[in-house]
Amino acid sequence: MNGILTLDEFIIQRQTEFDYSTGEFSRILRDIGFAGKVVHREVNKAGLVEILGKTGTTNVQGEEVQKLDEYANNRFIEALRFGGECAGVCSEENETFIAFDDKNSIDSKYVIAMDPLDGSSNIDVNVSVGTIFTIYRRKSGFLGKPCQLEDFLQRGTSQVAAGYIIYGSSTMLVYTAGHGVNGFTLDPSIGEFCLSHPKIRIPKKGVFYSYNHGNYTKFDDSIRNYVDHCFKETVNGTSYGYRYVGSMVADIHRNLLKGGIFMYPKTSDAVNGKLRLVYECNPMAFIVEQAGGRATNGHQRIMEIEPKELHQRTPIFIGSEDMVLEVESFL
Ligand code: P6P
Repeated sequence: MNGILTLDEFIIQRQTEFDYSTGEFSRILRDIGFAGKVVHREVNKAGLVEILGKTGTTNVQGEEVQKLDEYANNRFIEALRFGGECAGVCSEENETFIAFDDKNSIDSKYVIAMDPLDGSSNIDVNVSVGTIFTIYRRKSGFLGKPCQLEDFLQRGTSQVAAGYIIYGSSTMLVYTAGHGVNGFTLDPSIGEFCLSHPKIRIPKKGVFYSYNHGNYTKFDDSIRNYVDHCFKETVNGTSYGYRYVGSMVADIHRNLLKGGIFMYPKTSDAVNGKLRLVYECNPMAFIVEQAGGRATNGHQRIMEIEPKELHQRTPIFIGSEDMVLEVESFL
């Protein structure tokens, strides 16, 4: 086809990169891509159908569940369950993991952790939102046994693949399988994700610094000193630029392409930060590190933190290597 490489074709071409690849992994990415197209369709017409607003329920995080949160969660879980290529899913929207114990899925060797629609409080005001996902190989024994909690509580260094879908001015799927980062833009006219950003590399240094300034008074002095430094200083003669979308996927995607740092430090009322280790910070850390960047909690690589609970939170400093090293020097 005239130079267009679709996600499916790309995955098949790269399938040889995986040891003992039997196609299961490729089919999981296909299932995720399919669900992403379905969610794209609803996100892009959310204002026209009765799918905006809140469900009136709260999730395990104590956050109000948006109707589109629930919709996205159901689509991804359905696609993965019926795809029959993974043994279970952990989602931000569900208190515990979901084991797929049907005969097609129960012996699958992969599990998925995901935030089906991150930043969903922005939906009603038409700001970019995203899906974040990560794929692990099961640790628990197979042979007719459902996946276990331990399959989801693996360190980020054990991730097989990770990616996000950003529903913005265009819908893009960006993922890594440990061999670099590639971005695919959805062409709605053919319903395919097409390779648009091959071999993404994050600039070693950028000017964008991204955090919620509303937390300024709740930060430790060291973070305030860093923020004050960015406000006053320049990078090679260019002033730092403050940017904050309030949607992790959008803030990190911008920095991935242009350079910059995103941080959600601990605060006086969120001593472990806000963002979740398993299905937000680890996948984004894998992607950013694979693109040449850095991701830590200020003292330790995000991907080396030992998860203890599915929904545990961690402070995160992620983006251009030199900028993360710079903020670490203030801590
Ligand atoms: P705050 C969205 O709710 C989210 O989980 C991330 O996407 C985003 O980076 C962060 O929370 C925003 O949090 O406290 O700045 O509104």
